[in-house]
Amino acid sequence: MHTEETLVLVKPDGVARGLTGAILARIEAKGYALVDIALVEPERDTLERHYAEHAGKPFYEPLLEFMMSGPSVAIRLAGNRVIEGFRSLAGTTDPTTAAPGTIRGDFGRDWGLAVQQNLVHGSDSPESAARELEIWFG
Ligand code: DAT
Ligand code: MG
Repeated sequence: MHTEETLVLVKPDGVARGLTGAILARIEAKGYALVDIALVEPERDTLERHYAEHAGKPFYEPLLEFMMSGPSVAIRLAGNRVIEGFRSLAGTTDPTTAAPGTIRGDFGRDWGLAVQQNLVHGSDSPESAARELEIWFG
């Protein structure tokens, strides 16, 4: 066993479209455990810390604006290899090319906006997970 924790966000598009339940159902069906869950409306500084690796990129400002456009759901999720496993459930970043069967592939939409509305965030490594869980759950 390699039990670990990851940070999952259901982003503003997922909450606004009423897909939180559908996304949680996939997470729970996979067998991952909800350790903590909260509806959040992050301040800009929280998002700057969260997305620090993307500062300066063309999509950075639109991304922060999108993430402040409505509430998100933050989840502390636990399970065996959950970091890799949730990324697999989520699918690749671009919802147009994300595989069918994944959250982004089945529900994500590309409206041609500067930011892909790809519904979810999942930490990409143990280091990211520790850093991001501290930001969102302290
Ligand atoms: P992921 O969310 O799959 O880990 P990422 O960390 O590279 O992807 O980027 C964070 C978010 O930024 C991503 O979910 C959507 C947005 N984004 C990334 N690359 C983008 C691009 N080329 N154009 C527009 N938005 C982008
Ligand atoms: Mg990422």
